[in-house]
Amino acid sequence: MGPSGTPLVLVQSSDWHVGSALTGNGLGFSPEFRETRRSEVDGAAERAVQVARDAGADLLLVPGDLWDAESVPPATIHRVLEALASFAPRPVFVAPGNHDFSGPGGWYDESLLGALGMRAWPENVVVFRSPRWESFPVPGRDDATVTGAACLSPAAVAERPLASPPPRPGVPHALLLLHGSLESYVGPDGPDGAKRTAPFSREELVAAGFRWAALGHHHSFFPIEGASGWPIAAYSGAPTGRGMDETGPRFFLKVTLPPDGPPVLQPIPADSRVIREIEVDVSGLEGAAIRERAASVLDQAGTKEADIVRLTLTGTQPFGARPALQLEPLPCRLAHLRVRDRTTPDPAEPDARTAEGRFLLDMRTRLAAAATPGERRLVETAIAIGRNALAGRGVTPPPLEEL
Ligand SMILES: [Mn+2]
Repeated sequence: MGPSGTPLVLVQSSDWHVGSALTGNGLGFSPEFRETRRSEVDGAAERAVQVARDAGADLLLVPGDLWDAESVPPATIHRVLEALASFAPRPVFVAPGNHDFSGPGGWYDESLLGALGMRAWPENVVVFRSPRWESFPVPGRDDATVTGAACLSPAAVAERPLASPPPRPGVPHALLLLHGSLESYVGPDGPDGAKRTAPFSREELVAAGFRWAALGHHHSFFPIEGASGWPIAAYSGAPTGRGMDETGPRFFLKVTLPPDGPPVLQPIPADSRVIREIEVDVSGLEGAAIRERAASVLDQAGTKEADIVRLTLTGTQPFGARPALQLEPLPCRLAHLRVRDRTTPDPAEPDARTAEGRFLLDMRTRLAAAATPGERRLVETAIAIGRNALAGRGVTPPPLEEL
């Protein structure tokens, strides 16, 4: 642990969502792979502590959503507590979010852990259990403090947490933990709808005047520049991809704060797998050519054996073709491949003298009237099902989550 006057090194990570069910994530995991991936999600605390130790970090900051829901099993919580304890004597600071909200009867409640015969929260972990701002010193550093507050419920908060910001302690490295929605955050889990909570603007963050703010709630790595052009805050993002809104590389964030001068950010790979969304146009292809094209596109995308891929077939195919069947077995080694057939039938002029022709003419009108991509998708699915039914073929509706 460095004395005052030496750079302060921190590692931050949030949104572990341990205990996630990993069902209905658009990936269709097999039960066996789901178990593997659940264990990897649940190991986020262990990996974060290992990275913090390797980085020589003075402290680990965790701004919320450690677990996915109150219903997470005790063994999963135990695993997190043991991991955080293993960072001792160095400190961990935790600000509960909207998924792992603090309060009586929750996993932050020492009396609940005691009643269940579970170990207590480790002594090296400081949990912000109050909804009001509090500041604590960083053990071993007289030049650093951490300020934070807890979410007490899963409900979205409309109140702006930085409308009247917490007082900034008079130390060089005044750190802030904040679980909420930066309004200028850009990512697949944007700060609107149900995902928007405890909103704040970049201007409010700048005005609060902290040396560094570790942000939680949104799931992509997203650094924020202050007025001076220096980075002043970041979301590290979720460290373990769980679904199609968590594609691409995942990071823990190492931040070095020199006595003076700009913070130095170093994202550190956090996940052994990458979730990838890949499209392949199979227009005009049949048989082995479909397989070869898919293998080549997967290869060009830099896909690794450990990865999780959703491959969407697009373009036009003859009516009744089943191009996805060409990808069984897999054209290359992957931890998990989900294939979606989004090809559309070759356009042919409907014949109004036939039932199929009249059906297609009617659906064509509906397709033209579709106002959103979702409506369009629904009509396209209806066309595929209707044509198959009229042709006496088997009808397999797509999973609901794809509509
Ligand atoms: Mn959250």
